[in-house]
Amino acid sequence: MNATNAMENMNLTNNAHEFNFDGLVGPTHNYSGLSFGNIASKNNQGAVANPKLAALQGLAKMKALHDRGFKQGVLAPHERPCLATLRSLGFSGCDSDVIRAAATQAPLLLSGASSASPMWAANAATVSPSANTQDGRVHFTVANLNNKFHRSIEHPTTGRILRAMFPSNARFAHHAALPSCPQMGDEGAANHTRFCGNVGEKGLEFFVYGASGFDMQASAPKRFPARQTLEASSAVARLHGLDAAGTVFAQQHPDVIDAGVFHNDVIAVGNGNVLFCHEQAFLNQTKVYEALRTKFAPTSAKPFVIIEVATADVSVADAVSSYLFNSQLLTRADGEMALIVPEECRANERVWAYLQKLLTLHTPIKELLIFDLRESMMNGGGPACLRLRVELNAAEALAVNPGVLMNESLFSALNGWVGKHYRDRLSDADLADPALLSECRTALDELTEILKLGVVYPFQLG
Ligand code: SUG
Repeated sequence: MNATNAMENMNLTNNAHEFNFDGLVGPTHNYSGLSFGNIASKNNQGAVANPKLAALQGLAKMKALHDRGFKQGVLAPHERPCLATLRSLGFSGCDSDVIRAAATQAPLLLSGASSASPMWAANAATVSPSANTQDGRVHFTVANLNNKFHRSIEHPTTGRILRAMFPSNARFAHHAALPSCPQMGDEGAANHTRFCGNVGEKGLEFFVYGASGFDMQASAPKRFPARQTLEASSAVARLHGLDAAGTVFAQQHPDVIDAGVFHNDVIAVGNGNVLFCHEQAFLNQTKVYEALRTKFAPTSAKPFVIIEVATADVSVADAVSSYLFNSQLLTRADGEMALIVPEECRANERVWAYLQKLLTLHTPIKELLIFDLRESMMNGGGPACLRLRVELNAAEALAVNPGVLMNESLFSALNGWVGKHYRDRLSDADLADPALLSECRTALDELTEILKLGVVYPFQLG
């Protein structure tokens, strides 16, 4: 760490905050059933989507959290369909020819290239705060998402957008995606949690993987794929300059992956000194708790609090359908925590009963905030999937591109922008319409002005 950064980071620790950057849903949001192992995605394949509503639901959550004093930002959507991907797969001619040929010869490739999946910002990257890293910078590793074709094409644009949002080399370190191969499957922050006594202080980073990339047979799930490997998690920890004392690696229980828990954030969420998880989340769960407690203790005088939900209260199937654990756990200004859950939790009798009980227990969770995110939920994306957490001290916060930070005027500009450019109905068949591409490009060109991102999209790069 350079001396200036070290001194400033020390002075500014007390002024650190967690920022949540939510993925703005893109204009091609649809239900193509692309994610094997994600039950909602399969169950809703072929349903008619409402991209306009999806984007407005996401914006409403961002604004509501902003209004409550949480730090909130926006992560831009991508150009879809991704023409560069389709061309790299052998479709040629003018843009309309490429789309028409893909629609008739390989509709699955067109669906993949058209997915608005970058909305799930928790999969954009893994982020380590400067308090934990060796060089005192905030580190980002863009996720390769190589388990699914439609997600594997995200990282180049995501990387450009993150650099445009966090441009200072002195404050931020950006790492390219890991090699795209099964052994290095990396799904970003969806499998990563940071624990600390207080935001801004050195803490612990918890990496959860689905299987070993080089020994896929060892304790691997049988039905659905393990998307995150131990080798990928370890590589990210090395790249970020984390020390062994400050990291815990744990394996997801293979049975829960087989039950539809395709990322750890579908079965566990952590914040500050609290881990909220299901009793079946991890392999050797008691040992995982022990490791977390042991390594957390030297970092803070606060106790490490584990709120474990019993199967008797909420089954894994209920957790998967309600997304109870895909909640955001946020620290309020008074130091207590709020749990941000989707409406589906209220609709599930057992989950709702558990949440009522939770509020009576002596835990830091004192409040529930409930959001309608149905359009995203139908593709397996809840409140936590939609956001990328970035912990920033005051100097780092000042170095963020201010164009992406939520405020009254950005909220109204984005609402107007969605209203102007988005369709309110999108079916599988509509993906073959070449007009969708020009609508998307026109919208994104305007968006880069609103968010002050500069040139980030392939069509702008020429
Ligand atoms: O990768 N769904 C996403 C949902 C990602 C949720 N993210 C987290 N849990 N952090 C996925 O499975 C479905 C797209 C479709 O089927 O059209 C999709 O990609």
